[in-house]
Amino acid sequence: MAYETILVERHERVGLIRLNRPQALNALNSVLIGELNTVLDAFEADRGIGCMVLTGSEKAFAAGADIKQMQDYSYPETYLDDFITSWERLSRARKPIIAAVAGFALGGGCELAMSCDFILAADTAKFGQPEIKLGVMPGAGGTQRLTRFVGKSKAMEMCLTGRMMDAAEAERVGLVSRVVPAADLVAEALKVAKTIADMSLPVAMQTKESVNRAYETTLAEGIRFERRVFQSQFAFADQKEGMTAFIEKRAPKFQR
Ligand code: CO8
Repeated sequence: MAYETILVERHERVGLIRLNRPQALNALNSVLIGELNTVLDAFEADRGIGCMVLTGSEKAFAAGADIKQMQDYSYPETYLDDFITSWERLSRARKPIIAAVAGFALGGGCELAMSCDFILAADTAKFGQPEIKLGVMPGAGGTQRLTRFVGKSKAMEMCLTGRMMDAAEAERVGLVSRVVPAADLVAEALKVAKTIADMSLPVAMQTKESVNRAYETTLAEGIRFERRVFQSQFAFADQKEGMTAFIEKRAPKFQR
C-alpha cells in the first residue's frame, strides 16, 4: 500500500517505517499520524514481524507537530477533536519499536521518539522541546517523558528555554541508548531490531511490558509483576528450547 507521508519496508522480521515529508522536515500532521497508526496496527497484527524501527531522514527525524496545521486551531477544536490522543497509538504498541534519530527531533518529534522503546541516535541528532518559543508547551508527553529520561533539572531547562541537546549530551544524560555515525544509523537500527526479532516474540513483548512497568508503578508492585510474568514463561515452549539449546551448545529455534 502506498502512503502520502511515510515509507514502509520489511526486512525479514523487522518492519521499517520512514517518516517522509521532506518539504516540511517531517513535521507531524494528522495525515502522517493516521498513516503511522495504520502501519503500526498492521505490523502488530502480523506474526511475521518481531520488531519495528521508526526513522526519518538524514536532516530530520521530525521537526515537531505541523505548526502550519496548528496555527489557527481553536481551543474547542482541540478539545472536541481530541487533538493529540491519536498520537498515543505508538506508546501502546506491544511489540518492540526502536526510534532511529538523525537530525532534528524537536517538539512532537522528540515526543514521538521518546514514545518508542529506546532511541538510537546518529551523531547529527538534535533533541529539543522548543514549544515555549511558539507560545505553548509540550503537549504529547514531553514534560513527562523527558523528565523521566533525563531528570528534573535538565528537563526543566530544556522545556523552559527550548534549547537543543546534541547527540553526545543526549547519550550522556540517558535520553538515547547509543550514538552511531549518521551513515550507519538505519543499518545499525535494523541490525539491533533483527537481534530482538530473532528472540521469542512473546518473551520480547513481555520484557517490554515489564520494563515499562518501572515507569508506571511502585518498585514493590513492579517486582511482583516481573516475578509473575517470569514464572509464567515456564509455560512457553521457547523457555525449554532456549535453555536446551544453551546446554546443547547450539542456537535456539524459537516459535513465533
Ligand atoms: N511545522 C511545519 N513546518 C515546518 C516545521 C514544523 N514543525 N518545521 C519546519 N517546517 C518547514 C519550514 O516552515 C520550511 O518550510 P518552507 O520551506 O515552506 O518555508 C521547511 O520545513 C524547512 O524548514 P526551515 O527552512 O526552517 O529549515 P532550517 O534548516 O532553517 O531550520 C529548524 C530547521 C531549526 C528545525 C526549523 O525548521 C524549526 O525551528 N522548526 C520548528 C521546530 C519547532 O518549533 N517544533 C515544535 C513544533 S510544536 C510541537 O511539536 C507541539 C507538539 C505537541 C503535540 C502536538 C500534537 C499534534
